[in-house]
Amino acid sequence: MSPSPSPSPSQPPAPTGITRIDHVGIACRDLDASIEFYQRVHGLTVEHEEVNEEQGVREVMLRTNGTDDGNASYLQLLEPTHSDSPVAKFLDKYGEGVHHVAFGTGNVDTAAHAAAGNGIRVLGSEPRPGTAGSRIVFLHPRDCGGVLTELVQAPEDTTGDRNH
Ligand code: V0V
Ligand code: CO
Repeated sequence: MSPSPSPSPSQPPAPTGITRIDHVGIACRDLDASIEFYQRVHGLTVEHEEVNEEQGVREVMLRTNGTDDGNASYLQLLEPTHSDSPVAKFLDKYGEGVHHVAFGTGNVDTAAHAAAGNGIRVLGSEPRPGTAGSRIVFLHPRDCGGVLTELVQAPEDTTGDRNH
């Protein structure tokens, strides 16, 4: 039998191997008002908009820059679609503001596995559909220094442009 590929107890668990900040998710009560704010104050425009019923959000992506790995970084504005969604609960508890930070990775399965190997609770049993055909997982904020952390694998055919 070949030796087990898992690290021996003396080896530290592998890191997730994130490559960029994919997006910062911002919870808001009025998506259109938030879009208007980022447009007027920062000159950002909407590249992509969708409703993700599973996550209970209507959301837009505002591109801020390209990154070294050929993808891009975004602000994600999130408005809840129903009153018991994660973003609605967040708004009730904390009000509007930064909801999560999403890191890009070339392989979300490997990255999630590595996070679990580091003792982090991975929310959900497998990656879920994210914005614009991405695959996402969330890591529990209590295991990440109070930051709800998302891992994102961009769609395979992406060139950093989500305007399709
Ligand atoms: C909750 N907590 C947070 C937090 N939400 N801490 C930092 N940032 C947040 N956003 C803290 C909360 O204060 C508690 O702290 C603890 O975590 C457990 O919270 P809870 O109120 O007991 O539990 P819930 O029911 O609010 O659930 C929290 C979690 C939930 C994080 C488990 O929101 C979740 O599953 N989120 C993942 C899905 C999601 O957020 N989807 C929307 C974005 P103490 O009291 O223990 O100290 S969708 C998206 O980004 C998409 C589609 C995309 O990018 O493509
Ligand atoms: Co997100």
